[in-house]
Amino acid sequence: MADSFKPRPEDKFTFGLWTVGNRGRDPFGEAVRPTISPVDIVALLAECGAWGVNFHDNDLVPIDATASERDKIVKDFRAALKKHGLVVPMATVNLFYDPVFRDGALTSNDCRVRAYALQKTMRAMDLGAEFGAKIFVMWGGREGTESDACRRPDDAIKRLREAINSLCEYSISQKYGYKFALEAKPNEPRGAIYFPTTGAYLGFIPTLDHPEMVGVNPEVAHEQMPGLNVLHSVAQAWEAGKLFHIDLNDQETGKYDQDFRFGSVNPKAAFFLVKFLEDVGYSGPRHFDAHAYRTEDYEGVKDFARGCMRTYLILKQKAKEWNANPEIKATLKEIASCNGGPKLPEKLTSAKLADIEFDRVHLAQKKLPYERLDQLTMDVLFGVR
Ligand code: GLT
Ligand code: MN
Ligand code: MN
Repeated sequence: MADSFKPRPEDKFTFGLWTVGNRGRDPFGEAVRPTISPVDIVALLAECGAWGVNFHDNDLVPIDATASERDKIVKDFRAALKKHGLVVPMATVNLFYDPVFRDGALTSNDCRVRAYALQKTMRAMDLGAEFGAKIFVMWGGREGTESDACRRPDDAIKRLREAINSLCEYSISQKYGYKFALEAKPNEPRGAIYFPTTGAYLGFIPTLDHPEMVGVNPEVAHEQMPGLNVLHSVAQAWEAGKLFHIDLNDQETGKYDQDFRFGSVNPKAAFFLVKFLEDVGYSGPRHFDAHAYRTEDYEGVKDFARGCMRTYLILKQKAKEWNANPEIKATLKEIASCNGGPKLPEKLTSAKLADIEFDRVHLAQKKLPYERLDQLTMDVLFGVR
């Protein structure tokens, strides 16, 4: 029997070089896995069934590489992509690793650091464009503070606005056709990061010179770290036409940045997220921004990558079952009904509304069988229905 949970190109599953290439280093311990080259990562991802691969500038080209080293790396990577049939839908820039960015990059107090960060981002855009990337993710990991004595936060906001405006101009002038996807995170590596939530970025985007070029890249774990409901953030982005990309992984609330395999901690939340993406017809990449447990070797990294995609596809199948389940359908119909009570006019103007008499006590008696609905959901997820 064919495996219906086998990833296919149309599933648009992608991984960053930094995800499967993660060597398991943490604040308390050294790397546990050897370095794996970008070319070998492409082979590994192809073996696991991924559609695409994304990178930060320095995941591919080391920060101190010479022009000829860069050319060779680009050539070898291009050949690997061709050989294995992988695409590069998204690129990004590393503005957090090097000590020069220890107090921020595009929001730094030092105008030279800000200019360098801008130049580095433009070069990262050049690199991504060479591989056909059309989405450019921006995660401001160091754009924040431990002490707010260091700058006024509204200055940081103004600096970021100016930077994104010039990056949009750069994309237009180079005809790159990029869409920028801003990625929020509340903290880590900084004590507090500016724009801590997807909603914060959604409020910022309309203040830009080219708001149509800029959207968001919500990450499951980044919304779950402070205990937010990631589906609600994703839905707000979608409804605003701003869901340009998505980072799928998992995370326990209140803990360090875990970047666990998709669906491994909160399968029910993952289910409703997958159901939403499939129901609304989100057509962008499904990017897994996670990494394998530190206990794994590279065979285990493959298990991790396969697990992310398999869980997505299982949840997609469960979403179909949920949508088709007659009891669930009937319950949804029941909770959406407006039977009894005053007959409302087609168009509810304020003049008409003023004259309607509502029976508040009757309205409050309507059955809301959410216990049953949630248990039906659990039954579908557990595979007993
Ligand atoms: C980093 C971070 C991620 C971002 C990546 C893009 S890098 O691993 O934890 O959430 O998406 O810069
Ligand atoms: Mn993360
Ligand atoms: Mn991410």
